[in-house]
Amino acid sequence: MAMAVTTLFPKISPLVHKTCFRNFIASVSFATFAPAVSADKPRHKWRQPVVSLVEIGGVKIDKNDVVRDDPTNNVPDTIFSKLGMQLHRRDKHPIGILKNAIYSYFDNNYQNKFDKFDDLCPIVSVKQNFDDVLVPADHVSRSYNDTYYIDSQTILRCHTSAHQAELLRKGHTHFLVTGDVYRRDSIDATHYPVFHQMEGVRVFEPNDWEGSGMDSTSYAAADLKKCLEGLACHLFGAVEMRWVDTYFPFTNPSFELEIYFQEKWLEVLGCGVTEQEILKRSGKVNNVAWAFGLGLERLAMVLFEIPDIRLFWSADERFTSQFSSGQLGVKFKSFSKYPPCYKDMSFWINDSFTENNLCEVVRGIAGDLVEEVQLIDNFTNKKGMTSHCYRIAYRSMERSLTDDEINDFQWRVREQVETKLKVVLR
Ligand code: FA5
Ligand code: MG
Repeated sequence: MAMAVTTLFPKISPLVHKTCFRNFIASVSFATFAPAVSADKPRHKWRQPVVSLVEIGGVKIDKNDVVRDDPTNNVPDTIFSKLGMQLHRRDKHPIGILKNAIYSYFDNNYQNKFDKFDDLCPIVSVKQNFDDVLVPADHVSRSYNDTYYIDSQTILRCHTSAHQAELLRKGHTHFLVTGDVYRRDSIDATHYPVFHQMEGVRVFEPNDWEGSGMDSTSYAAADLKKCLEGLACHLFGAVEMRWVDTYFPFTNPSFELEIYFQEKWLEVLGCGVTEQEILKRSGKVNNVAWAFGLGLERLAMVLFEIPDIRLFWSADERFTSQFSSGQLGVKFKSFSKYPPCYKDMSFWINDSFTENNLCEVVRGIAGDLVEEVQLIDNFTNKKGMTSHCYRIAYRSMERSLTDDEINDFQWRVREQVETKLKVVLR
């Protein structure tokens, strides 16, 4: 049973080669700023109301077209409610502030050469999201367990790489694509089913690498690492980080960058040298390119010291008022730490049971009040029946939860895992 799945494209090599690079020269000063006072009245509502029509990039999207009672559809209301929120387009939100800071880095270092897109519709075809970037037909990321399907051919993009091929075909050679992406995933402080990525692509011409003494692939890989190390330096100054070799279907070689945060290595981005086939299909046969996909929440967590990914969705003024447009040096101050409440639940699983399905049930009931779902015990008896015990942590970041509220959540979770997941509670 896979525990927390941290990546869409898992590593295939058991021999993960790790290189460290440390001790960046401090280039950003972390001045502290007084929280800005917002004109809004304090708001303490937790969930966003589900509106039934949203507009993205000039396209109107009706809830009934996205959430349907149909076996080819697995999009819940909670996910639809995030469509069109576009945190990355809010200049006072940590995700928007980060996006703008990354834009500045590229504008300054590449003379405004990178074209920027941040309003491309997150509803894409299976072809755009998977086929166009060479994701194999049997790859796990295509499954209903990992991806939100609107129908068998249409999904909520699970990465911004979904737009790579189309933009290359349109002739763009330097571009950044920022957007919300959607994944059925585990629940903890660094995973959320909706998050934001920024894709970057740079295409080189033969005269870029000729004369460097390097082959085109090595040249692109070296340029990519230099670009991203420079970005990390621009954003963080001194922070401990390391490169990890990995696998993506669309790049070779491929790398991930990890940053040391809250006493763990946190994966913040994936990148690599673009597969030649992708370039060839867009009519580029004499070129080489690099691409990256940044996890914006993960970078913002490090940058602003935001301890839990759910906070990005908070409308609580005590969160929102701490950030202002253009201010990178702010460190988030927890308003207060409310106590978590743990509930354990054991059941006999069946063949179709998955942890992502369980997480969806729990989130459907408790929303952002669920902090973590963790497998704490797992055994198979002599009859071959497998039992799982999960510990669910409920905690609000805005208030104390009452016993009645939590008991009600847990009761409904128990009921729904039986009816929806068809497991047998113990
Ligand atoms: C990708 O999505 C690739 N498309 C990235 C890429 C682009 C590689 C171009 C090569 C070339 P991955 O699944 O690892 O890769 O996700 C990229 C980043 O998104 C991760 O490093 C992490 O920072 C972030 N991320 C992944 N899952 C979640 C999640 N559930 N919640 C928050 N952030 C996440
Ligand atoms: Mg990854």
